[in-house]
Amino acid sequence: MAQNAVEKTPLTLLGLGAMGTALARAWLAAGHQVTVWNRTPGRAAPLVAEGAVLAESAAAAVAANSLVVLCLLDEASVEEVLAGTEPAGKDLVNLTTGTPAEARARAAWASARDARCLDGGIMAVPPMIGVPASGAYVFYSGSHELFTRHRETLAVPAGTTWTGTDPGHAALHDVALLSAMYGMFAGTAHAFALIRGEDIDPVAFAPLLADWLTAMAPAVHRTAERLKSGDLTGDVVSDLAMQTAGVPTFLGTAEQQGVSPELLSPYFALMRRRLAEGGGGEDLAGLIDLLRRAPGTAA
Ligand code: FVH
Repeated sequence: MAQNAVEKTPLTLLGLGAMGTALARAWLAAGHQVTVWNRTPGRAAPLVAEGAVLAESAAAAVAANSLVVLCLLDEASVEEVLAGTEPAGKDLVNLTTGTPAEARARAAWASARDARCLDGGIMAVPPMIGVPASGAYVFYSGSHELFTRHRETLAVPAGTTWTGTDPGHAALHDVALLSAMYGMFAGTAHAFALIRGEDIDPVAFAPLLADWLTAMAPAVHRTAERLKSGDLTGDVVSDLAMQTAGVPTFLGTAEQQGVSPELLSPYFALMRRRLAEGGGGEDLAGLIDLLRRAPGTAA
């Protein structure tokens, strides 16, 4: 090693799917020694050719290093993989997508076994990993000591965003952002369905749609300010009464184009409900609390 060179933290990575492979590659490229394990060992071959060490079992992989990263399909696979391992004294970083409750339970599980645990929610797709300009980052929550100790290593594949010591908060941020993304995908699907069958080039239509969504995105800041202040009616630009009056136009257009309104109808139902409650002078922030139920009762 060159004089003054800082030794990179060696780590273990459990799970070599599309995301796990991208993570392993980024750490290898940055000079980390990476021990890998995957249920289907053949998936490790390209990484071994790039310098990774393949462990013969999950238990051997966990034993190999203090820092153990998991990137598996879901919590059930994490449960299965960790079952035969010895986590005592380990720093576990779980980048598997899961619910806040699963993250909290996993943190309690680790703590009961003398291990530390950090939960992570990846805000990226595999090609963005290890590409600093891509905007990829990971939400982290749980042990702040662990986060601080390994921050430099964790920052190699993607940026790091701390969300607090409640182990469930990384998952909650992750799922909240992804839920908004699915809302956008749903609206996009409806828009393309409307123009399909007409002499409109979807490729020419796409930039119009993307630019419109971009122009509307700052509305999230106004919504947040209203939720914080409780003021739902001050400086409203497009009030609920006006927007609800437009609902028949949206439903009529869908019908004329032979498109099911099933993606939009639930939102229109909320708008009509809030209007009936007297919220006509508000903007759409007034719909948010209509969605809230006692935890655990949502379908
Ligand atoms: N890929 C993406 O776009 C998203 C981006 C945001 C974050 N997600 C989450 O990352 C986790 C891993 O996702 P992935 O893309 O690597 O997923 P797959 O390519 O499907 O690989 C799944 C790995 O999990 C292993 N696995 C599944 N079940 C088990 C099990 N019962 N026991 C042991 N391992 C299991 C699987 O092994 P194998 O099929 O190769 O043997 C893969 O290594 C995920 O939470 C995303 O939500 C990705």
